Amino acid sequence: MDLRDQVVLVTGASAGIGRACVRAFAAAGARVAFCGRRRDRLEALAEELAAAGAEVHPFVLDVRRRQEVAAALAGLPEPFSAPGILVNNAGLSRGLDPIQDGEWRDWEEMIETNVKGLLWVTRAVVPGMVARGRGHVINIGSIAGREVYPGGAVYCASKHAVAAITRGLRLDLNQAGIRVSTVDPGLVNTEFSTVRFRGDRTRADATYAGMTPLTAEDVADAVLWAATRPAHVNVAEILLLPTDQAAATVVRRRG
Ligand code: NDP
Ligand code: 8X3
Repeated sequence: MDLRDQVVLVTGASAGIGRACVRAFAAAGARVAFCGRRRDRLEALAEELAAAGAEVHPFVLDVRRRQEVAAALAGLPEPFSAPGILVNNAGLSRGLDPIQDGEWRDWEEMIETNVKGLLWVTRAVVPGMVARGRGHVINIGSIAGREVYPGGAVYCASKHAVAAITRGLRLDLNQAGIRVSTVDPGLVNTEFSTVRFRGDRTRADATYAGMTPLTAEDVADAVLWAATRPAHVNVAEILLLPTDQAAATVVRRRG
């Protein structure tokens, strides 16, 4: 499928996988609207892409704010007002505590962002796809939506919820001809672990010690591939792991 004349909306685009997806879609000729909370990051990305000739629209949005999500997405300016591809990427983890020591604020933030935020955005964008009779929702899930690891119960629960929403959406949109995919990465070296450990870089770096993780660009590659299959092909699920990772807790480390 040719991406020229396509409008893509990417959430969580100020860093990591979302930013790499924006760059990949823009390089492929799509018009890309993208959001996140850090305005300076979004504007820097927009400047970079506009200088390369891409048509982009950055905007500040916290996906947890249901009414602001609805208003922002209803008010997308031309020529970005009718996204044909939605990449639901915004998400985070907080902490790695066992449930008995868990912080309710961490749990709330993960569920508000990863589950409810994804739902608010999806609810705002998908009716337009249905009305136009075409579209593609690509959710960024995780190996954590397929497995559970110690200290990760709530993050994993949020990603299991994303997996269920993806499958449910595919059922609900079947008669509308809308494609629904999930791209589920294993370990990707982004700001994810720095956010999880609230800026503790030593702990964050230890996540990837002695192994070669995926890059954000590896994941964007998979997202772009799913988006560019012929219209009759729906890539339902991609599980993308580093060669050094066989399961959530089985990682080959050297040195
Ligand atoms: P990063 O921390 O590098 O990027 C996360 C992005 O999400 C940022 O742009 C952040 O922007 C945005 N974001 C967070 N909260 C909100 C919010 N409330 N509203 C809008 N945007 C928000 O992490 P990754 O790129 O790694 O993570 C992207 C997705 O990939 C997440 O869904 C994550 O769960 C998933 N994932 C990550 C893996 C990994 O190992 N890194 C593996 C599997 C899945 P800002 O702070 O400016 O709002
Ligand atoms: C992020 C990957 O393994 O830290 O979804 O849960 S993991």
